[in-house]
Amino acid sequence: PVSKDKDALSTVAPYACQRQTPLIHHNSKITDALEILGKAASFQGSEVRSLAFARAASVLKSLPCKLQSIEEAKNLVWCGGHCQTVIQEILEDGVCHEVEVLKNSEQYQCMELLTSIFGVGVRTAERWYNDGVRKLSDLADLHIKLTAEQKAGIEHYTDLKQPVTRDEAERVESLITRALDRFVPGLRITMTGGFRRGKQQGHDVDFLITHPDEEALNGLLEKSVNWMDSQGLLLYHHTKARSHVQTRRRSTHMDGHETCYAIFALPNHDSLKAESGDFTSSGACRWRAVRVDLVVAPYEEYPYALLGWTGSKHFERELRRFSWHEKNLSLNSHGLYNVEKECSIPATSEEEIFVLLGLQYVPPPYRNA
Ligand code: DGT
Ligand code: MG
Repeated sequence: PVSKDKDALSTVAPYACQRQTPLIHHNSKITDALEILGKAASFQGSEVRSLAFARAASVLKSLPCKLQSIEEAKNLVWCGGHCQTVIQEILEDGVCHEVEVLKNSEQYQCMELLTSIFGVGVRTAERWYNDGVRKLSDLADLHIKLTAEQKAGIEHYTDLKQPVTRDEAERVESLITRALDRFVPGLRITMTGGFRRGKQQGHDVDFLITHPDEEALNGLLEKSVNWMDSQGLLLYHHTKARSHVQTRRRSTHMDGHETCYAIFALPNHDSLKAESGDFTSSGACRWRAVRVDLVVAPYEEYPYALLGWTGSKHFERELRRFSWHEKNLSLNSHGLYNVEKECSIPATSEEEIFVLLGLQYVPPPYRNA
């Protein structure tokens, strides 16, 4: 098996969508370190460096065995000099000095804290940091102007910081299924994101909603969200209307599905059992705040939306990069577009999309790139 493993190291496919990446892998100590370096690079505004670390980490996640020596790492695709230094230090000393220094730096810790607030991206966090914000209470003390989303994120910070368990995700699923069913029966509601990839916990719960009759989807999100709000199930919600996406352009990030970004007041087990129906009284531990994304996709776009919202983020990025550079096709959550022939290519399943791209099918549990 040793020589087989060695072979595997030198033949790792260059795109993450050409590989199987399980959730639990053999090199997490190294990938954790590389991901911290990637995060720090993105905090410093260097997306290129951030992406380089993400690529290297993703390669290591796909390996069938634990790296034993730096020699093995030298054969790996995307593992340049900087990554090799990190790998060598971890293999020899168990830690990487650069990563330890970063983790303990005030700026890194502060950016990590601020970007973990719902509605706060790297740019905002950096601005606040430069304005002198070091802890959450500084935001009020320094009279920092907040959006409604950020206010909700700070108000429920402690709850939202606590990972959502699979059990909680399933309880959210039954709540929204009940709510949506009131308005349109026969919807297809799929839990996407990390939970579809087999994660046991997540930072939010993502759902994709569709129906064979496109008319049935009109106004559905608004009606059901308003109803859930009236039942005291929502602490915050903001709906982004459907926007027209130009599939012919290489639009990698801008997807235009109607989406509701919400914070749910998820009733705890006991209050569900009590069936009081009144979740509005926030008595001690009657509910806890959970971030939920609801995405509505027209039926013909559903396979593309499912593929696009299952992740991981790096897997998605790589799928799009592969499509564009290797197949001259533009892929997003709405469809696949043949740029030369100026036409979109329909698909009825995720499996079919992989076939169209000339890729071997990667099931969701192996998309943890
Ligand atoms: P986590 O942190 O446990 O929730 O992990 P994930 O993998 O569920 O990450 P999340 O919830 O941020 O996003 C789920 C997937 O959906 C992600 O892999 C890529 C995709 N996604 C996230 N935001 C957008 C978006 O604005 N547009 C599109 N098309 N996809 C998105
Ligand atoms: Mg998620």
